[in-house]
Amino acid sequence: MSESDDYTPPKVWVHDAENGGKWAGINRPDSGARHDKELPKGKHPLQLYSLATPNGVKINIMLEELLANGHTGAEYDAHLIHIGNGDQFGSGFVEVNPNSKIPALLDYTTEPPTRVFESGSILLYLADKFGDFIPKDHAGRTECLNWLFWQMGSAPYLGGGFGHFYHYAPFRMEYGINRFTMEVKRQLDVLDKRLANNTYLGGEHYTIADIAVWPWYGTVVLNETYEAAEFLDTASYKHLNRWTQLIKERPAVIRGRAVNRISGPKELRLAERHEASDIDAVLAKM
Ligand SMILES: N[C@@H](CCC(=O)N[C@@H](CS)C(=O)NCC(=O)O)C(=O)O
Repeated sequence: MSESDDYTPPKVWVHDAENGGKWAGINRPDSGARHDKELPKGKHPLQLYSLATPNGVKINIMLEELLANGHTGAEYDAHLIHIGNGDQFGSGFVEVNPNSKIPALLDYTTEPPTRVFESGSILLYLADKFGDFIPKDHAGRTECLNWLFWQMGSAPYLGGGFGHFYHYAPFRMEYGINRFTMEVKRQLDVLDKRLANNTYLGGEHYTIADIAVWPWYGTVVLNETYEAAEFLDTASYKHLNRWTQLIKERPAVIRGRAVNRISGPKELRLAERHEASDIDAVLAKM
């Protein structure tokens, strides 16, 4: 692998399994199952297969918000998919998400069960199913979905672009870091300007738009993702900071963030959630 600027692409690209990046061990240029493994199934109507990454926790937060609002049908089992160990390539998981990425959901209240993948699709599915965290009027719903889809299109520049070159790449490449830092700062400014005149992204109500965006951009502001808050000067985005703190303190956000966690202090890890009391036990130690 070349670390300098004298790389000439070959005529046909060949996979370099030894490229040394953090995810080199699991990334391959093909899709589909790599081993046979059935997914576990718990007793609740909703079965979630996930990990507490920014994409994963969106769904844990949404389910906890629904439960907090009295939607008992949102009871769920959250099973751990350890992406570092390649669980996302098990045959059962691939049947639920052919894209092999967490989060993925199975809804057993339908016959046959409904599979839902892509975190934005899961948030929208749950919001529609329970009629909550999405405005009912068409204009309000549209603005909420504008920001939900904004997140789906923007976060790959933050994660796959900035996060990769700044945090995960085997060497620090100025071109890649500059390219994606510029874009991420532009995105932070978009959010800051929107939040200058609106309490939440969709307007005056907390919705799935906030639930989708916060785990990425909020945790960057909190310096919890990529340890880049100083580098990105996130403190200068005043309104984004206000919104970040507001959402961080929601009880359902605190609960949801505890689920499918396998990093951080040992006593605060909760690899799987099958009962509300599983989370209570972890939060009692905080
Ligand atoms: N657009 C997808 C992205 C999901 C995604 O990238 N998930 C990552 C973890 S945050 C993953 O499962 N990576 C495993 C892999 O790439 O093999 C979504 O929002 O659901």
